[in-house]
Amino acid sequence: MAKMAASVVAESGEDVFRKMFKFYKRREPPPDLKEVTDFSSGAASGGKIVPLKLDPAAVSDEDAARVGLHPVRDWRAFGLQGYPGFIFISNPFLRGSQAFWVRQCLKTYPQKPNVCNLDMHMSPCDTQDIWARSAQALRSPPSEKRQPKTLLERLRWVTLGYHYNWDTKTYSANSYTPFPPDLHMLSSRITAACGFPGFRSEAAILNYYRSDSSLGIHVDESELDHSRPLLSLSFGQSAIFLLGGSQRQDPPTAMFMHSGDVMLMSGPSRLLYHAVPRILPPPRQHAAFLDELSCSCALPTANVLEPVSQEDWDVCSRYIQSSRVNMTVRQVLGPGQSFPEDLSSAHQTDDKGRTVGYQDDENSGKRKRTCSDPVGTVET
Ligand SMILES: O=C(O)CCC(=O)C(=O)O
Ligand SMILES: [Mn+2]
Repeated sequence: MAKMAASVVAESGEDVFRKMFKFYKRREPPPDLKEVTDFSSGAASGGKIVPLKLDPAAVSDEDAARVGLHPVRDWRAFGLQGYPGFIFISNPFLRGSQAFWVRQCLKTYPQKPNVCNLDMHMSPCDTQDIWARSAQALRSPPSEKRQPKTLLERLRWVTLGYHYNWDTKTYSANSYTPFPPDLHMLSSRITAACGFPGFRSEAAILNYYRSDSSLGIHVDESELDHSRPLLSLSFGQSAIFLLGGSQRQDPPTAMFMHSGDVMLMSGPSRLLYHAVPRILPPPRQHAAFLDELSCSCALPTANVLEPVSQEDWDVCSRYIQSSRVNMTVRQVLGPGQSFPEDLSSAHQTDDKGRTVGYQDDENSGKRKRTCSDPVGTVET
């Protein structure tokens, strides 16, 4: 595959990553998926999957259960040869608990004061209650007559904590709202088990993908401290995720992300190119999240996961039957670090005239997304 792509570079000037992206995005004829690594089955790994032992002492079984996770010793965690710092955890969620996180993504996190794509062209009062304005239509059986899309179906992204500015590709101190404590609790437990105690969830980007959406090739470099990992959580439909190198010429590895799968990009893998060229229906064994509610009674009681009502689940399950939601949680600032504009003028530059607070990453790639609808944008 890489060889084939390299010859195209010579002919058309296209880089290897873009060639792969287009290969997996193509509808007709559908792409051959036999080279896509599946961590859940070990398929098509080319021997590149390395089982990892995480630290079971980092999170107690009770603390894991409180956020809907299996005990750490039971997690199926993997590394990938050639990608140090990349960790894939194959669905560590307790049966029944994904429903809670899906409901948070659809009902709770899009609420004010969080920011979403609809705010870019609608007034705050019109985006006040996306859930309430959409739920009725999503609950009723699909009608023959074409209905206008609900707000929930038009949702593409939500930002939490330090709100990512798509135009300037920066975070700033004056665009911050409190980060959801439940999502921080989940994130800090997963990152601790992966060897990163003290992770601070300071920003998150939630991407909402329809079946024909994709996410362009990019590097997440806007955070000021790259020594902290980037955590990614996926729910709903499956996806093909491409993980490349630090150059667009590096051939990417294609892998499936199924509902409940968790990924950590840290160390040398923190600043690698990546993209989501395709959303796919889950294989049968991964479709269990659709009947998650039937066993929510089995969840431990002393946890942050409130039960999801049947009424809410009707909407969520309808939505995720054709959509995928991904949350990437980020620590933006290192310990004691602040944004350049927060500093008094006396501290704004160091003795060489460089801005304090920024870590210079001129050589890494740029994420290309538009402001109002990043998902669905094809990288150019
Ligand atoms: O949807 C995904 O799996 C990736 C999302 C992502 O890369 C991002 O939001 O930066
Ligand atoms: Mn990313």
